[in-house]
Amino acid sequence: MSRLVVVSNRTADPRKAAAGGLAVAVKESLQQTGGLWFGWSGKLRDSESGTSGESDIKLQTVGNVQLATLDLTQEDHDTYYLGYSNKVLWPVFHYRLDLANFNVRFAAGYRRVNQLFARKLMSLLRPDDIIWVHDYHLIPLATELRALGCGNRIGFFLHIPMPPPLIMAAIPEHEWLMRSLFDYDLVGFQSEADVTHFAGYVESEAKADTLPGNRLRAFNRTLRVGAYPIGIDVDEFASLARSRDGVEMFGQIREEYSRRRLLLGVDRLDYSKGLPQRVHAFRELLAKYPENRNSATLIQIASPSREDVGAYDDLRVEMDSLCGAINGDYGELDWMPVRYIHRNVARKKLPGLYRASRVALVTPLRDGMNLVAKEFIAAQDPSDPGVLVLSRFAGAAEQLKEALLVNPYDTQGTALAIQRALTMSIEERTARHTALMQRIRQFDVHWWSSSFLADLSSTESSGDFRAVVSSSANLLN
Ligand code: GDG
Repeated sequence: MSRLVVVSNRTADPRKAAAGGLAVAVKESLQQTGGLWFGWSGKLRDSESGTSGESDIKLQTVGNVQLATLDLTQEDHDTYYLGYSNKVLWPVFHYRLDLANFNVRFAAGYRRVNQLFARKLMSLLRPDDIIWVHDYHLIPLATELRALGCGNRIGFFLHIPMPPPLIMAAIPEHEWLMRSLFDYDLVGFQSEADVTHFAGYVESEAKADTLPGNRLRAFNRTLRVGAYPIGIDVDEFASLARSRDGVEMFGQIREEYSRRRLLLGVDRLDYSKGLPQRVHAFRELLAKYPENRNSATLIQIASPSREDVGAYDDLRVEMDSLCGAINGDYGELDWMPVRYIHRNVARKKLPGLYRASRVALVTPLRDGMNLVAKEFIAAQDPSDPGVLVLSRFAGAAEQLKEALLVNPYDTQGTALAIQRALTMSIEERTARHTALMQRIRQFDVHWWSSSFLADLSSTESSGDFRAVVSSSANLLN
């Protein structure tokens, strides 16, 4: 059997509970098959250290998974990670052209680190390895691997949304990025809408031909594309909810809020997650439906994220001010409308918290999928489930149609949906939850990784990549 090689910006210890969606999912697929996980260590190094002036790979074996990590220089970190990945690709792919900072130094650093990853990874590869590359930090990795003669099967999965062609074309290097994807054999997206956007781009910008079997032909290469909506480990999450920690947390929160109704948000503090809009909608709920005053309480967990990027700092200040204002305007001696927690909460506490909440507010302005929506469903008591209020702009909305779908920019509409969730009959809550649970069970994380890998294994490598590499690699020179 071929070895699985996973490449992502960061790796994680497979024995430990991982916080982010990508880490949980990758850990899951690697533990099934064993294999190699390659990425940045998260550490910075002096530019001068290392025998060849480059970082040495650190190898570590954890169960059946080998971790291979390397350090980055400060300059590489600032340009590749903070710069191009998080000030160009992240905002533009989430439709936030206003927050993008197009700087040629960022693009050069992004390419340099992808080349470094490719060189270091090449030394570890075996001829029949199957390589699975993850996310927007590493779009050109296959091009760089191909340039070094790598003929392995390589797949790519984009965890964030694929924007429509016009938005994509706002990135100065859009042609290079999209052409680079054709050096993969299979490219997976979170939703059908993402596949449509990608196909639309290559059809209009590169005159791509659509072939049977979900394939696109352009730049003398044939690429298979598909939607592989990422899922969670439903059983693991449900059992966490029933574990001692889960039950304790549930009991504690239920007791504390016995006279109130709890609404919950769990997000990284990121401008894509629509947090200020959510607080505005909650405020509207209190203003327009006064029966919720002294009762409905929003717990908003906002775990710190990318604090060295300016836009995240602005968001923190805005959230502090909005939450302070709503508590000042509506709070009572014995009740505060919003409990805003700008810290990371232990993973084992989340299921109990989800289960104790009457409503989950998952209202991103744009999101590739959103795993919190699925975790909330998995943690509910099936005989008395809470209600999911979900943004129609989350990839999850394509699958979770029985949630109450909202436009997070529409404050009054979202407040109305929250009111509907708070007053929904047990029959309707149960019917919606049963349907949602069935969907997340069918398309769980095992389905996600096994269907992607089965398609990658069965995809014919078109074998003509070498001819294309030089033109694609040169676009940025
Ligand atoms: C990207 C895409 C896509 C959050 N706060 C805490 C905490 N979390 C956990 C949640 C969940 C994960 O982090 C967040 O996953 P999401 O899917 O909601 O969002 P992103 O981090 O933006 O992930 C996204 C995902 O990749 C997977 O493909 O769905 O669209 O943007 O698991 O529970 N965990 C802990 N403490 C916290 O305070 N322990």
